[in-house]
Amino acid sequence: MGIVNVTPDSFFDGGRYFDPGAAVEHSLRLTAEGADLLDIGAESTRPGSLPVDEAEESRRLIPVVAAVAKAVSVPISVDTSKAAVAQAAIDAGAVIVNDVTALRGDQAMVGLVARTGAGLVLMHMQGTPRTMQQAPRYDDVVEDVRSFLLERAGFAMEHGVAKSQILLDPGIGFGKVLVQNLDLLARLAVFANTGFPLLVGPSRKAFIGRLVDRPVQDRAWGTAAAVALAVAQGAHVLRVHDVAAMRDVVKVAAAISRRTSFPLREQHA
Ligand code: HH2
Repeated sequence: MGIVNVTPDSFFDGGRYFDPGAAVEHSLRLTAEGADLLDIGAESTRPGSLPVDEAEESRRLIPVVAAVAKAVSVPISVDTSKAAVAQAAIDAGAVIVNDVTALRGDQAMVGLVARTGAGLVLMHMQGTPRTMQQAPRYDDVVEDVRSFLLERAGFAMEHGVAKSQILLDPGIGFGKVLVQNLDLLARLAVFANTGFPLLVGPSRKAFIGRLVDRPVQDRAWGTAAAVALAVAQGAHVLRVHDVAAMRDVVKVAAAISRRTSFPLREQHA
């Protein structure tokens, strides 16, 4: 899943694709690089970021979704937690809603997803982007995140969303300190074994910066390590900025992990 941020302030590509023409061009580039899906967003959720209002989010996002949907054949996901924005994006050609609030942000979202049959990414986040990194606390991060995601999936299905519409995502970096991110990434097989497809988004995030002591523009190799280990544990969708490079990483990691004797799978199966 290639990332397209139509924002002035995203942590890696903020401002680069804020212009709609640049966002469309970038989407075409990611598709040419082999992206199987695109995730287009117009509100940064980086730690400390402030929410964007609905009108502004739609103004940034919808023309880009409409133009990209016309130009590419891969499915388009829209990274929003507002039902009206998601509805407009679906009308413009998006087919997946990536809701980082897992249906807690806008109570109209679940009905919209049920009605339209759109795909739905349910992501775990503790707190809100503005405050989430202040003091995240868990009893057992893997179990807490797993039970949250299953509860949210249950909520969606009770409201008419089909199981086959749903993907789960542990929300790397969303209200987690370094060791909590590492515990989640080390035990992704727990999430891959829930019966829902697993999406993981480690790309260039701060936990990588902490480990390798490099700025965001120099974190592709660190991302590659996280992507490879995620694939080895059964992750189905990797949300990344660097599609060409990570596609190779995924191919090699998937080929190796398909061998049944690969230890990471056995350990967590
Ligand atoms: N991460 C980001 C945004 N949306 N959605 C899902 N499902 N999973 C993620 O891990 C995830 C996400 C943050 O990354 P990015 O879009 O690059 O940055 P920003 O939020 O600053 O726009």
